[in-house]
Amino acid sequence: MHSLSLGLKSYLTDPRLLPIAEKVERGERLTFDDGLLLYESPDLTGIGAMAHFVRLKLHGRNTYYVVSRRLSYTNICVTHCQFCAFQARPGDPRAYVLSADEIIREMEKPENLGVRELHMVAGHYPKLKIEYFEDLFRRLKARFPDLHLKVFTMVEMDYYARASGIPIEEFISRCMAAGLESCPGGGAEIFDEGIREKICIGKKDAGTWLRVAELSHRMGLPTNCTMLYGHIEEARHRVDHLLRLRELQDRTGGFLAYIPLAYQIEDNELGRAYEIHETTGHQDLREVAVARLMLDNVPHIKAYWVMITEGLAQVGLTYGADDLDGTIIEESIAHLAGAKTPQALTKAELERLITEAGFQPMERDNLYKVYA
Ligand code: V47
Repeated sequence: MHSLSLGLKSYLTDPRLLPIAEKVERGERLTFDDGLLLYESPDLTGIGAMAHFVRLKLHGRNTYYVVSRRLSYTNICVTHCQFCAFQARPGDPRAYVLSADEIIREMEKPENLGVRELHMVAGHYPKLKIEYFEDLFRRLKARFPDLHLKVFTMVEMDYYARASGIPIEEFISRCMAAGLESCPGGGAEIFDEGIREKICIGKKDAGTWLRVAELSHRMGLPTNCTMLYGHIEEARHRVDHLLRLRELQDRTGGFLAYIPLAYQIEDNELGRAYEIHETTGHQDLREVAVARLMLDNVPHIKAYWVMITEGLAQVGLTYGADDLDGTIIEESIAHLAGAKTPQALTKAELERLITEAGFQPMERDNLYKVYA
């Protein structure tokens, strides 16, 4: 570690990054302006070297993944997010709602054997109430006691508490009592209100996302966090977003992992309304690296292969990421919006990506308990 720390500055080709490299070596917190420079500088390999330095300090060569299953209990959504290709309006022929029986039958299929984490996010459908979720979680835990339930974005919890006519605290505690163990990080999009107005009119404001996350953490429910990048936002909005997450994490310590989400442009209004190009490899790696450097208090950074491809996610492991997420098995949100990646990776494929890049695969659950 010492020799690497002596050599860190020698990786830089942009001299403006030198003060940041010194802070990184000393373990000092980076500022808003540092964040802007990390987005502005063309020296991606220098930024990656700094992020890799932090990653090695935190996790050595350990690289995490989970055998997971994605499922959306409904695609019906009355909220309007312009970037979303997944939502169906009530009455749409594509609209569906899964019953608890259907979800359990799905999880009994042979391809879901060995799944440790069930990750469920879905639309905002006013007919679903707290009783639906309590029943679903109880029955899933009774049938699969070792399956970890990772369900709801912060905005979904807020929505379904209101749809059920109960305070959010009661919604969270009843779901936890029924088996909810953690929450995914989606729904955060970009916190800046001006950008939010253009990409998700009518969705709850940033304050709601952050308030529900804070409450969840204080009630003992850990969550992940995300940022949707590569659409109409600018660097200053991304830095602002990361700093709002960092500030909340200072107060609660409840974020397990951060996942940069690369905007997928197909079949959604946002992609049609603006001239937006797919994110590039350069942009995707920079998001991973900047996150590792700015979010000094969030333990894990994921390189999400579904949205940035398996190959780039693998390279992301040397740009600050320590987690490849999971096997997934049937993803819809990114694929309906144009993601060209496979629907699933096997455990063996994930392990090969990790070992080939010189890292140690660690199979984990959603709370980062490692399986031997
Ligand atoms: O909530 C929607 C975003 C999220 C698009 O916590 C889009 O471990 C890109 O949250 N292009 C769902 N993104 C994905 C998500 C996630 C993924 C991986 C791991 C974890 C975790 C969470 O995707 C949504 C929304 O924020 N999204 N549409 C789109 N066109």
